[in-house]
Amino acid sequence: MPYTAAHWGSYRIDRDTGTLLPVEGDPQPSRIGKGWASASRDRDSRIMKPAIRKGWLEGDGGAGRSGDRYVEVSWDEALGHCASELTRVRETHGNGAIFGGSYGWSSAGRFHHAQSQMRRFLNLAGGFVGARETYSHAAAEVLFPHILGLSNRAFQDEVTAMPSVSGACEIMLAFGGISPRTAQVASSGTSRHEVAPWLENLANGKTRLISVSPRRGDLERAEWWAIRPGTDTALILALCQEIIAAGRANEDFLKRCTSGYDTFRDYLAGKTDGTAKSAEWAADICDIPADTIRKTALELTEKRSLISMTWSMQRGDHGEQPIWAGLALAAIIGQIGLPGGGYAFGYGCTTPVGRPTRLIPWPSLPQGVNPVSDFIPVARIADMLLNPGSDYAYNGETRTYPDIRLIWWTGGNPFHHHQDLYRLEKAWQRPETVIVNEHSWTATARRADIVLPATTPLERDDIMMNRRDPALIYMSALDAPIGEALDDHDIFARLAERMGFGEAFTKGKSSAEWLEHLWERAGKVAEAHGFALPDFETFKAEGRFDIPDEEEARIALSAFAADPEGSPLATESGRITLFNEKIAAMGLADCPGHPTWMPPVEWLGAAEDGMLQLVSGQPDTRLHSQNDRGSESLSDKVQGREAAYLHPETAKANGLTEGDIIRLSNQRGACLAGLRFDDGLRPDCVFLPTGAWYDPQIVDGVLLEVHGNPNALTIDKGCSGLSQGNIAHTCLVRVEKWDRPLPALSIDRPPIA
Ligand SMILES: Nc1nc2c(c(=O)[nH]1)N[C@H]1C(S)=C(S)[C@@H](COP(=O)(O)OP(=O)(O)OC[C@H]3O[C@@H](n4cnc5c(=O)[nH]c(N)nc54)[C@H](O)[C@@H]3O)O[C@H]1N2
Ligand SMILES: Nc1nc2c(c(=O)[nH]1)N[C@H]1C(S)=C(S)[C@@H](COP(=O)(O)OP(=O)(O)OC[C@H]3O[C@@H](n4cnc5c(=O)[nH]c(N)nc54)[C@H](O)[C@@H]3O)O[C@H]1N2
Ligand SMILES: [Mo]
Repeated sequence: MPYTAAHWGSYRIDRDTGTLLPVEGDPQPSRIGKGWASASRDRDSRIMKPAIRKGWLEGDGGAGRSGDRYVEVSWDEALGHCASELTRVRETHGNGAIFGGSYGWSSAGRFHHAQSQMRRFLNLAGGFVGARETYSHAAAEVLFPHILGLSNRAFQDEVTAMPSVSGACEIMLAFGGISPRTAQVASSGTSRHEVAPWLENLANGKTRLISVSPRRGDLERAEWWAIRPGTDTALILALCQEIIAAGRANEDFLKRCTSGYDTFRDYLAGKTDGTAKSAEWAADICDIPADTIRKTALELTEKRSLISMTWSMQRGDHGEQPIWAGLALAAIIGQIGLPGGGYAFGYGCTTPVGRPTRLIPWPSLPQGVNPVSDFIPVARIADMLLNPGSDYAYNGETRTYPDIRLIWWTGGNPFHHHQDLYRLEKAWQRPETVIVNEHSWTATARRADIVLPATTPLERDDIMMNRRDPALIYMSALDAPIGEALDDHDIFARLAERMGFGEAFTKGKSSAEWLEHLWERAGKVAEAHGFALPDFETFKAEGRFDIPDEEEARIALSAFAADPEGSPLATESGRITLFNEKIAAMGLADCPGHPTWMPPVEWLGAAEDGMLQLVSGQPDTRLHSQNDRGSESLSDKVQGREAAYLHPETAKANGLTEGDIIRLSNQRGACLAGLRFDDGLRPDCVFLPTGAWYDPQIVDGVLLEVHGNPNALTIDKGCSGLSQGNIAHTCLVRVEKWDRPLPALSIDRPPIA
């Protein structure tokens, strides 16, 4: 049976109809998959031939790198430009002038993973400046090693398995909810979506579910605490303080398993800043009644309670604080390491977090070694381009931004994912050359000088093997490549050949031979885990292999909590740090040595009249900007624009009705969107999902994003000098009716001259 797979699920291929059917045994196939094939086949958005930007050919130095037209060229000509630019920049400025961070969620296949292919190529070409961490959870990635002694990845691997939660948890305080919307996705692919059935089970069981979120829909059938966005830290500090003040802190756990409690306790009590972090104090900040906070604080200590947080919590200003405070609260309650208790990070954010599946480190394409050690924290891209040579703080270091002359991006969409895209637009004009491999005319492809058309995952064979998934899938091509598109591997293989290191890049293997080679290596991994894989031909013919005895129970931090001396954490004290000496010694005003409430740069507590909080979460119908031109995403638009959600009362007060086109704006930018109502949204918020293809145009003399991309409005600033993570969820906007003629989209047709 032919199969294929994506980050949003696995599919059987029906050759008779040329369609995709959800894989057997998936309890809740994703909505996203419905729009995949149509997006891949959309000739208006696919890149058919290599293309060069006109202004670049005319030597505009990058000034015209938005809204320009393209000329189609042969592969030979396009690759010739790539090779000579790469050589010129290397020889003139060195490999440290090449940015290959190339963040993004390209294919779920192990071999045709765009970034891996590009990095293998650039490493052989002398290296590149890379990017650290992710847009998803940079603050956690930098913070957790300090306070937990674990990488975010290692902690994610041991998050308590979902069945152990349903069996034992009595109160779950879920910050940001837990949503089947985001659980549609798994980085590197999935064969099952089991979060929705798990939530159903929880809601029907004995667990009291409390969802702390500006949107009721983030956790259906839960008690809803409609918190003012960006204020979770204050709420959590008050929960801590009320527990301590009532004499209910778990002193035994704190003594055995934490360090720095006394300093944190003094801060909570107001000894260091004169303000006790009481329920009343937090109530004013968070808009949650003091009584509710106080009562729940005590209840958390009386029952088996779990503090669960979504990743969104840390994609905000001072994003380190809520997740650190949440861990501190769990420590004060003292149930870390027990089934159904303690601390969790990421349930529902992707489908595998908390999945009771044993983890198997499947092989991937070897990328080689990067001779250039320089990097940036991933979300500092615009700062880097605008300020070469300037210093910035990062995780205890003072680092210097490199001077980038050439950008190469493959498998990511910065003009989707970055904040304040008007600013990125200016920064993006700085480099001498931008090369992008893409299958579609995304906003980033439209801002490249040399555009190399790639195949989609539906146009090639590959293997899905995700260390967190119970199935392995042989991905068979559904369609032939469109136009002149080539696999990223073949693009880089041809270029490597041209530049004299073809053999080193391909190792003399064809793509099919690489797949077989990866499968052989996978066989050795399986053997070490006590089972055998079928031979390659059998796997290819059967399309799917299910891992035997896959279940494995896991309780986060249980070994440590049971024996902190015998299984210490790799922190400065061997224990969870509630005050961290090393972070304190960094002397960062925006990330002190213990969890601290600091108002965000923008928030409703200090907003002008009429400003609303923009919540730009993940879209239900797509993966970020992927498949935006597919049927499922298009069917959800309003007058062809992304739908923004307002509380009906807010809409009424602003003279708006459902179906209207609205304009969202602030000092940074403006965008249009189509209006829908949601009475489960805080009335002072507007929800606009990410991912509508960025389409800025000059309308009546002013720049206006006309499609509904929230990153026309968001703030481009780091969480703090510790992590420099993005702060996408910290943003205020105004909303008004758009009653002028609706400008036509430009991203629905190719930018060919
Ligand atoms: N306002 C706001 N912004 C956000 C967020 C938010 O919450 N709010 N969330 C952030 C988060 S968590 C993330 S992870 C980022 C996501 O940001 P990205 O990962 O950059 O977004 P994608 O749209 O998934 O981009 C993947 C790109 O790879 C391309 N692609 C897919 N397959 C292939 C392939 O085989 N070859 C090549 N060459 N290209 C391919 C797709 O066409 C697509 O353009 O967005 C961030 N941005
Ligand atoms: N369908 C779909 N699923 C996805 C993705 C996708 O593009 N589409 N992307 C995947 C990726 S890359 C990632 S990183 C994850 C991200 O997973 P999350 O970070 O969990 O996703 P978000 O949708 O950004 O945020 C979840 C909810 O947090 C709430 N929230 C926002 N600000 C605050 C706040 O200040 N306080 C509180 N308490 N709540 C707040 C919002 O109401 C929002 O609905 O999703 C993954 N899943
Ligand atoms: Mo993400």
